[in-house]
Amino acid sequence: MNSVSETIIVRAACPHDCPDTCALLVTVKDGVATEVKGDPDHPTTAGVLCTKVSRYTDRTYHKDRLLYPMKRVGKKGEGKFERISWDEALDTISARLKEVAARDPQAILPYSYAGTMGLVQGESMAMRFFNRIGASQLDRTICASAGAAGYKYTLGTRLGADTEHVQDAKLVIIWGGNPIASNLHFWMRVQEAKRRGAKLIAIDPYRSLSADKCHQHIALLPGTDAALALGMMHVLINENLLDADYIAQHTLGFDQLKQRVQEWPPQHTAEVCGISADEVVQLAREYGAAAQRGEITLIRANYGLQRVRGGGMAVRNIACLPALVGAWRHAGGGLQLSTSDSFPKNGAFLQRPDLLLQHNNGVPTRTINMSTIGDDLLREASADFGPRVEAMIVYNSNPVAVAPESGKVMQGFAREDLFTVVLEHFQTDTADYADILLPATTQLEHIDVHATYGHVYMMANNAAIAPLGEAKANSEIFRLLAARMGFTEDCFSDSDDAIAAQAFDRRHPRAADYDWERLKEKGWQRLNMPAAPFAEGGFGTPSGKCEFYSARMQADGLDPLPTYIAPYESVASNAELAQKYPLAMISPPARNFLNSSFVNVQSLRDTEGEPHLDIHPDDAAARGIVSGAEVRIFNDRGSMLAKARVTPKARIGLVVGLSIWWKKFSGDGKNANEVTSQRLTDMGNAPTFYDVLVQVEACPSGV
Ligand SMILES: Nc1nc2c(c(=O)[nH]1)N[C@H]1C(S)=C(S)[C@@H](COP(=O)(O)OP(=O)(O)OC[C@H]3O[C@@H](n4cnc5c(=O)[nH]c(N)nc54)[C@H](O)[C@@H]3O)O[C@H]1N2
Ligand SMILES: Nc1nc2c(c(=O)[nH]1)N[C@H]1C(S)=C(S)[C@@H](COP(=O)(O)OP(=O)(O)OC[C@H]3O[C@@H](n4cnc5c(=O)[nH]c(N)nc54)[C@H](O)[C@@H]3O)O[C@H]1N2
Ligand SMILES: [Mo]
Repeated sequence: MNSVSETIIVRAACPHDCPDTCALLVTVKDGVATEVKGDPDHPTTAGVLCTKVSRYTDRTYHKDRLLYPMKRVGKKGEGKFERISWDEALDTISARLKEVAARDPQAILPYSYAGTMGLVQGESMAMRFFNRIGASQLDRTICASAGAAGYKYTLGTRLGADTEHVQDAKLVIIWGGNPIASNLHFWMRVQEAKRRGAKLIAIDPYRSLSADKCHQHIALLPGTDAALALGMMHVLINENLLDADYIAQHTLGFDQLKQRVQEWPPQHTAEVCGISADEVVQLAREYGAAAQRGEITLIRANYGLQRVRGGGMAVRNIACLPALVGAWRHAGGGLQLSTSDSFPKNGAFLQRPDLLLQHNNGVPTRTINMSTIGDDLLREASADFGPRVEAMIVYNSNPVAVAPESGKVMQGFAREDLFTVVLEHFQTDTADYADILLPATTQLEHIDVHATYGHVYMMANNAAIAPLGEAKANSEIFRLLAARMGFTEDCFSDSDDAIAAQAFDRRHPRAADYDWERLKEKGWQRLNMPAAPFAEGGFGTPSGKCEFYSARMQADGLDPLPTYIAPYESVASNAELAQKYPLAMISPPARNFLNSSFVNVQSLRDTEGEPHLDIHPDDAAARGIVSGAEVRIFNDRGSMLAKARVTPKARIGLVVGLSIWWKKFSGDGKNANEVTSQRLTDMGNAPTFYDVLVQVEACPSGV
């Protein structure tokens, strides 16, 4: 026996849904992970982690970790469970799935998102499994699909400015993002740019942590970003602050755009956006003039501006700006929304979509939008919809907390005739509704390989420790279920290493030298990517140009030119509703949570305190609300309670409830999604979390 204690450092990757995907160094002493640090050598991580992930061991060794399979013994939603064996769990699930599949496999629905972004534990073995069954497909729209659609119509692919050059920019516009909370390693480089003399401008209805640290903050009304971009283009074009050469060579439809933007003079733009005409003009002039001086200008467009009815169009309009001024010519210049299309993932191998097409003579099964799960769980069978959803397998997601219009989502999950399986680390709000609850491993306990959406490195995650209790990796759970279902295809016996080894397509020049064994040793490897992806044009659109005019949009029934689509719910667009519910409500991420992950880590929850509502002093005074008072936020869909914080950080007419709380950790068992709606965006079928009108009232004491 070796009595000498052993300490090793294991290379890992942060699995969370965040653009930064950090390279981690995990210290393991005698089989126990004791510390997680950022890799100082990885260029974007630069040795720094956010507070949440620097406490990753608190989460992994949390006293509430699920360690054994369990079955429900109480009512749905009550959260009472009893330990069972893996055999019993897998037998119960496979028997039920076989029974449902024999009637119609489309009555089975997987529900998953980005609890882990790993290509192995995310959507590989699980997708193979559901494709082989012929289950309903899930349209994974809950986060990014509106902006992705707008971006792709305009620029073709989601490539963008390289994070590693951001410090060289002279003007950085942070548009609908709060990078201090949600994109820390980008913010670190923005700080360096600031030290080197860059000007920072935030465009955000709320004075977020990041907006507060910028030189200028333009607090427009939510959902009006598309109008602001049109107003900027009006000034850029009419004042000729343009890169004529770039426009001539690399864009399509300039003349039509020029005509269109005449509808958006600064005064009109300012009225729609709820800001001053001067703010519109100055913003455009600074942007255009900096580019004319040959300086690097960068727009970091983020998710905040996409979660409204016109979210796709907003991103499209913003995506036109860099081409007008030639910002793409420079490394670090142009626009960054997401870098996700940089990665040549081997989708056909990872997910085996061919298995799905074996059903119905090659016709794909029906698709259910994850953002309307509330309504869809409550729908009866019909010719239009197909079969009622009878079985749901949830992994990497917490829909009862994160999906819009929670009241409906909970009603759906509470259906007695719905069979629900949840794979989780913890007993989340969703897990409370499970019939069978399965313990999943965390990132420290399994292998994975990662693509990212904020930089261009392929990332390896080695297992640092053995699985806790009887926890199993998602991949292993679906492997075991596949065997129980009698699936004999070879792909169901691929090991995690075998999957990771082929996760990227080596036939693609960007990943030509991808080697899993080497990546595991090194931890990270940059794709073969130029730093300025569109310096010479080469857009992924049908014309190969930045399409100011998009024939594809016209074919899809959309305006082919940039336009403005007003929110569903705003004072200007819905006066009748605004009579009852006059305040716009947004619920962007809290710094110490990651969507609903980490809400159950005590130290992080203590930092956030309790559910708050930021409200402007004038709106508060009109309602007799003082800081610290308990308030009720409500509309026709539902209500929630929160502690008021009276602050001008929320512009007049706006209230802000940082999210996403677990319902069971808030006073009234509710969170912001009680009041959000299931209406979808103009493109991409995404949710409209920030397109919400509410009323707020002070609670009588004692409520
Ligand atoms: N700490 C932390 N980091 C995270 C997350 C988290 O929950 N916590 N979540 C991760 C995920 S999944 C995502 S998608 C990203 C999201 O992070 P971001 O891309 O930063 O997007 P949001 O947090 O949705 O909103 C950011 C800002 O947009 C503003 N905003 C709201 N509505 C509008 C609007 O109509 N127009 C404009 N211009 N601004 C608006 C909000 O006030 C907020 O300050 O962050 C990731 N990183
Ligand atoms: N009101 C409001 N609602 C929102 C948003 C908002 O800004 N406001 N943001 C939206 C956005 S941008 C997003 S992306 C969604 C996010 O929604 P989700 O993707 O559902 O994100 P989380 O809430 O973090 O839930 C992920 C769950 O996966 C689990 N998990 C992590 N790793 C593993 C694993 O390896 N195996 C298994 N089985 N489970 C694992 C975690 O424990 C966690 O409970 O929420 C959306 N909802
Ligand atoms: Mo997201």
